[in-house]
Amino acid sequence: MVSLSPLQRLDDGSAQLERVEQALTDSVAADDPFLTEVASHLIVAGGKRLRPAFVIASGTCLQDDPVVTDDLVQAGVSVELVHLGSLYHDDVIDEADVRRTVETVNHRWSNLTAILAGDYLLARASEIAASLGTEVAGLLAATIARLCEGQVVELQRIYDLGRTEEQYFAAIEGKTAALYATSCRIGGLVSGLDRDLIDRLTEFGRLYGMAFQVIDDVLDITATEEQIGKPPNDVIEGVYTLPVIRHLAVEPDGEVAGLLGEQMTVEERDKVRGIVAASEALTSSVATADEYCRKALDLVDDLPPSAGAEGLRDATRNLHESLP
Ligand code: GRG
Repeated sequence: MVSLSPLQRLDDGSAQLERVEQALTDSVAADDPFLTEVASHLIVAGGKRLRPAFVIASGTCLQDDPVVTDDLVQAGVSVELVHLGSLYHDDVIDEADVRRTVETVNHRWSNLTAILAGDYLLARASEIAASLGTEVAGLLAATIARLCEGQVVELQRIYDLGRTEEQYFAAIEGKTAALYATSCRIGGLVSGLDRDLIDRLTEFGRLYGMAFQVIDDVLDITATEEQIGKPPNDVIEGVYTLPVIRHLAVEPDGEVAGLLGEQMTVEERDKVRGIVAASEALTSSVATADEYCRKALDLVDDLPPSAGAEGLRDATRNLHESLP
């Protein structure tokens, strides 16, 4: 969805990303070669590394001549490991067979392997966070809890036609926005920025994360499998997101409502997607994402023209441009 890294404005942005890559690989090396292999599986498969980039961009947002310290790189690794651990567990929950274009750990080995490897990634993340201080360690632990809460709130509403916008926003705030907020906050904490700015960066990350997830959910209705890199499966899996919730609020007894509430065929899915995509509910969901992007941008608008601050602004503009 977003191809440009927030680190592209650094003179040596690709070298810094390479440092993150190497540190990530080192962080999961275990005595046991099998554990190393399964724990590295999705790292090798790629990923945009947006969360480490947000750590580094936030941490350097006031520096004319940015210095990316080892602590910032390690902080980036800790948030990416939490992200990875959540993906391992999410793929077990969804029984997914492909992620980042490669076979998932659960599909290639087993659910047990994926859960244990995910736990191992979270443990490594916690160990690194502890080396960065009590506040960072406490924040990362609380964020892992927020991810779990978000996922549980979502699971409680699977196939529920009565899912409210409030329940939807609470779920995405936990499962997606919390880790973006924490990425920016940890960058600020590690660099010792002042508290007001740290709070502002945290809110920027939260708003970016909300926009990110709403756009992800809109694209699951409007985009092709090729465009999003996976089958658009939300309605089949019973995850009724903002466009569907808003459509049902206007047409509670319409054709879409008649098809939802249980598993459906791919043809029925595409029927639902077509109707919702052509509805006012889609337009208003796009407007919601647009508003989150604008509010996020407002918060970093007056930061000085450093590479870090430009990176945060670019990332938000890129996200905005991915809106249909
Ligand atoms: C054990 C931490 C932990 C959590 C358990 C399963 C679960 C609870 C939470 C899952 C939350 C989840 C999968 C949220 C979606 C996150 C998301 C937006 C994924 C896509 O992120 P990208 O596009 O992916 O940044 P890449 O591959 O680029 O890293």
